[in-house]
Amino acid sequence: MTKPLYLKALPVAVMVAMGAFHVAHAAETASATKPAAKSKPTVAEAERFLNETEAKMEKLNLDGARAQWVAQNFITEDTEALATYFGEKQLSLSGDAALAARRFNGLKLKDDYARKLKFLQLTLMLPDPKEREAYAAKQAALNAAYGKGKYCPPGKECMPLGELEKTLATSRDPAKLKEIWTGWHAQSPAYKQMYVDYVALSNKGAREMGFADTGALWRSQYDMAPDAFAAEMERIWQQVKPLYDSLHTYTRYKLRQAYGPDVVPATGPIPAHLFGNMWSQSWENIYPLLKPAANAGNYDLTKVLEERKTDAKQMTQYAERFYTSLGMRKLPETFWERSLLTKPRDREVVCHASAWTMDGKEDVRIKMCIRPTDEEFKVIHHELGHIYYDLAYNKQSFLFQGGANDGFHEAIGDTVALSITPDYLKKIGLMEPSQQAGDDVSELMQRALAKVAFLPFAYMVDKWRWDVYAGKVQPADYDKTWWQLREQYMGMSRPGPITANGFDAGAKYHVAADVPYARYFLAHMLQFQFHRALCKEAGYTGPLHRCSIYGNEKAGAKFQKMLEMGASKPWPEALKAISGEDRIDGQALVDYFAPLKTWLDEQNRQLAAADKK
Ligand code: X8Z
Ligand code: ZN
Repeated sequence: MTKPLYLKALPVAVMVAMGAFHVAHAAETASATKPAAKSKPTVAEAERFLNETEAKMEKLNLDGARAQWVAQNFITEDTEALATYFGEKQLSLSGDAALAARRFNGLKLKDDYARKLKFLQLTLMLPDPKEREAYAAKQAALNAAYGKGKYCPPGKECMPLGELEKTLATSRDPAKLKEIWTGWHAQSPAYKQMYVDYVALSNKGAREMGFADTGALWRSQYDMAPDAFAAEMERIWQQVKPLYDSLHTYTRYKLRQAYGPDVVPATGPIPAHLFGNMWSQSWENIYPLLKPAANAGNYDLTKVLEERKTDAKQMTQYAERFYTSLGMRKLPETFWERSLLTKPRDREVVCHASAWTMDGKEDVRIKMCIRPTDEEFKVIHHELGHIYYDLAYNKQSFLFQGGANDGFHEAIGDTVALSITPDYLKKIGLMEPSQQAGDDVSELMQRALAKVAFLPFAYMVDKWRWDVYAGKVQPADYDKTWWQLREQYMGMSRPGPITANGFDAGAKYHVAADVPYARYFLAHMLQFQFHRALCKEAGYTGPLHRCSIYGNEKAGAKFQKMLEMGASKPWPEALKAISGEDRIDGQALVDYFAPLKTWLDEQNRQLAAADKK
């Protein structure tokens, strides 16, 4: 999202879908400009309105962020009520500012002001205070319900999501995997009705601002028309789809070998519980089943982190050191004092990782229940990417304190994590100098199981939501449509019957918390574009999957320059600043994985031929 509606103060993950966060005291702002409202608006008046509105938004934003922070760190009735209270206030103020801003549309403003005026209107507007409160209350309740979610097997102790994920990652017993998968997906129907009501309110607010529905509002955040954005997503998907297809085909063979033809069919969709991840969005946990037999190496970062009892703070410090090696600053002391890095034993928290900027200045934090695994090692680099972006643009004015678009925000830390190579791990002592790294194909395979496997999921989540928001999918068909898309794009099926009251989409954090998801799809293209550009800046000329920009201040400076721009310019300018390109494009990712694609296609050809015999 661009700045306006979702403004910061929110966990980046959540600075989202609501028109809330910002525009503090906009009501006053509106009334301050009232006397002039009858006369013809002037440029000077518009500038004053924008300056005043921005200042007021900044102030309320901090209160809202604090309420959100405690609500997600201590899930109770009281903190939920506080989040609702401030959510309503923020909605009210941002809605008023959006309406007041309209009066200046059509004036010839300086670029910065024109951009801010547009930002202010990319928001929801609910005129009825009861509806605002209902919207904010449902949002807080959905977040809390997801955060508290557990699977309680009959007669046994309940298991939170983190534990379920661990079993899905490590067990190879298909019955157990199915039980865990089904157990987690059985809890979201409890908040389905709340989600349905929330969608209706959200649409009402979007329509009030002139959008067809909330999906159209989301698609309007990218410096282009909403239809053009949808077309861009499809164009990019078509670029990367052949690579996904090759990986899917190979994975089917390997899963059939592991689980047998009764569990994994020869054709058609594959049951979704077998991919080592609750949403089958990343397959890196089944790498042991898929790794090429020859020269794969036997290095296991999870094992190293576990054996060394690397704690959450140390995990975070590894990531911080990467950023400082690029010439970036150290994290503020308060980051360490105020962040939540480990899952508390004695209270309920929303464990889904998020990064927060509270005051738009130095008060930055993350909230993450860090476990010592390879996967989480990457996630902590991802989270610090948000934090370093926040810190880099904290001198921008309030409405420009955001990503060039939300895909940029998601791509920063992932770009850094692409530099976690065997050579880098050796440099920082997480891999023995004598340890044999895998060959190119096995290195690329491991990466592809995270990055390529993710692509159709990242695309279909919002395809589903765009249709839900557009009213094309009714609640009784939520799961039917969800699984049509899961099958069409991901080649997967539900491990159990589809029902009219199911809510499998709601078993994913971003649906329950209403965080748009297209951002991650874009981020997966952008991070390969950034990586390629930064490796070039560092003077690296070898294969890109072996490139690490660790310690390269020249690349760091180029990165930092883009980060400092925040949301002040249309995103193509930010992209140009770092890469010289002005389109988000799948080709960088396709090129990166090209050797793997060749290898997969050859394997698939041989396996198909063997099948025929
Ligand atoms: O939600 C996240 C981050 C926080 S913005 C941990 N991610 C998506 C997910 O977990 O589904 C990162 C990649 C995709
Ligand atoms: Zn993120």
